[in-house]
Amino acid sequence: IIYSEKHKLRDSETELYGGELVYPHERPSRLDFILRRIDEVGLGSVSSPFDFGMDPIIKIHDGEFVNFLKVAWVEWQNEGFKGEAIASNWPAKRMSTKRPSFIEGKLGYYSLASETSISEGTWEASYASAQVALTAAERIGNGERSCFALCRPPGHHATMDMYGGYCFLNNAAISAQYLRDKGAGKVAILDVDFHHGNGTQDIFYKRNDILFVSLHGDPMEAFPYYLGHADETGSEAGEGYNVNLPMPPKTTFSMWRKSLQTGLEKIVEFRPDALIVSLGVDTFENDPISFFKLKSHDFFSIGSDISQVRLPTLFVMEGGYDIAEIG
Ligand code: 6XA
Ligand code: ZN
Repeated sequence: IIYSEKHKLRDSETELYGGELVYPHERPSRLDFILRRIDEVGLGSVSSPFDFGMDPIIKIHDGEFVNFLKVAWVEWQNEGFKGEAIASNWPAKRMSTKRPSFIEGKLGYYSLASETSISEGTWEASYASAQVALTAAERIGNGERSCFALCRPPGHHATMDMYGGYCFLNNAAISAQYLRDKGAGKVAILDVDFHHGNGTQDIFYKRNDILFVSLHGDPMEAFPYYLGHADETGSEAGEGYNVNLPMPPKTTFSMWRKSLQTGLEKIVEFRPDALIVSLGVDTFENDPISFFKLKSHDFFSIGSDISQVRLPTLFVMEGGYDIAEIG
């Protein structure tokens, strides 16, 4: 288990939710509850991350995007705005793709949703979160059977050059590329978060060395809405290496588990050297922002099913917002 206290630096005050600015669902106490449970059940020892620097991050993300994340909060504050930095306008259909110079324009240029505000410490926490994932990936590369990267903020919505959905850097994608560079020929990513991992899909869409499989709420009815349909199967060399398994509201574990079996069969067929699980637990029945009906004990079955593929497995924490039950 890899964990950094620096996640606490990401503690924004505002999320745009239901037309109100509320205290974000994605908050520091999520990891406090997970750590407490890890301790209670004696899951394993908890270690601090190493610093792998910027190189593995800019193998996945655009350099200008990363520079924007570093300075956005300061630029926003320098304009004298009172609240946190939150996008309110986008390059929408048939508009220009030129990058504006003013911070308000850049927020929309580099984001895919407006719920996520940029606040003090957001960059520092995001950087540390990526280092947590990289440290866990390094363990897997060195022969560990499994490792849990307690990442916060999460990552699977972040694309090469966009943040949103509480995500800034794509921790799973950064780890996958790191494992490839360390010698893994093929890596599979299984995304079990309630939400479609649009960022991870987009990053690897044209590649056949990284298989992406996602189980999620149907984007016709759930965030991120504009990606995650079953007919998105990859393009160019990546054709056939993207698998989306969207499911409707009120999906129970018996239905969800059939999709997991389908996804795991694809992974076995692909014969990867390692597996990365984007571990969101917002599929839980009482999750405040999601609509699946998984029960607490079902998550043991998920672990058991995943272990059947007998692959070195890196778990990367993503979503899950029933804070009291998240452990
Ligand atoms: C905001 C919905 C963000 C979902 C974040 C999440 N409108 N992603 O849990 O996995
Ligand atoms: Zn989620």
